[in-house]
Amino acid sequence: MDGCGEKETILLIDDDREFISGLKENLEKNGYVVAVAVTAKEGIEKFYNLKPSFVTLAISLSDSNGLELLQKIVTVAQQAFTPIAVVSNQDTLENRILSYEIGATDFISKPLYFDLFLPYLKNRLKSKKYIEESSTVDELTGALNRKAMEKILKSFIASFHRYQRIFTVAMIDVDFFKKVNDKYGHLEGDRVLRTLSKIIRREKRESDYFFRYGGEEFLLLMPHTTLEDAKHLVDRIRLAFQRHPFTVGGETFHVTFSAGIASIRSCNGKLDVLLKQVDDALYESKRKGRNCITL
Ligand code: GH3
Ligand code: MG
Ligand code: MG
Ligand code: MG
Repeated sequence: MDGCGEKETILLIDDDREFISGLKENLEKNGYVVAVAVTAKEGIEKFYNLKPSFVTLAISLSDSNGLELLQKIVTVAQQAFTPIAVVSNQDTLENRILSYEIGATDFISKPLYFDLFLPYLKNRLKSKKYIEESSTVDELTGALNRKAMEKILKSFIASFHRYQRIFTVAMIDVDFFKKVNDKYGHLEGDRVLRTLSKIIRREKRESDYFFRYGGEEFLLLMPHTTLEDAKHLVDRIRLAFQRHPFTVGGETFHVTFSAGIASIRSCNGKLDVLLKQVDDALYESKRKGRNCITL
């Protein structure tokens, strides 16, 4: 998963309750966290909320066809390198072809033999982990990921100490993002994050680095930039984002962010102090009422 000793979540989407309860029990005995969904609606919700590491999907679900569900989650699953195995008792050549064409990783015919399934699952999870570990880009937003951020920040700290090269960082956090998810759904929430990322990439200078710090938090690293210049840039991003109309089912809404800015100069070249300062500044923006920037 993320190497922090966290357990991996396996999502089972199937309306055969007997099948999923048996599989769930076996997986839990082997240390996995298991979520189950018996309808497509529930399956989509759990997929976006839980971000599972592996998904099994039946073709016939009580409220829809599993392959239609597959179509709805496949892009996000592929971006996150999450394997989706269709597990079905309708093992026809046609269903296999269709499943693979839509983007299933595997097609497993029922009955599912757990002794066979377990080593297969482990291999799939291992591959996912290797790909994640070698990646420096956040799949959803295209921003550099946190691992890349740590490396690049360290090299900037080093060059500050050696050559007094200054830089400024901005921490950007979407306002009331939980409400966006709650009201419009996670898919729309994801779209908001992608749009913000696009705006930041468009407005930032070529030499600036842009990272996804965490869920709805981004960090912008601006080399050779004073606090005032950084504020101008982040304010331009803030206005462009605030103006962007999001539309869901005929309804339009707007989203804002708050930001904090801090310069390496005022931190004696200490990374932890810099991150603390920028976080405190962000907190101050939230406290002042959001949609603003604090230096
Ligand atoms: P505040 O203005 O104080 O920042 O409020 P907030 O609701 O933005 O802050 P909070 O930290 O309470 O909620 C952040 C939410 O972001 C919770 C989490 O479910 C959601 N989130 C994190 N990562 C993702 C993601 O990749 N996609 C979507 N759609 N939501 C995400
Ligand atoms: Mg946050
Ligand atoms: Mg928060
Ligand atoms: Mg937030």
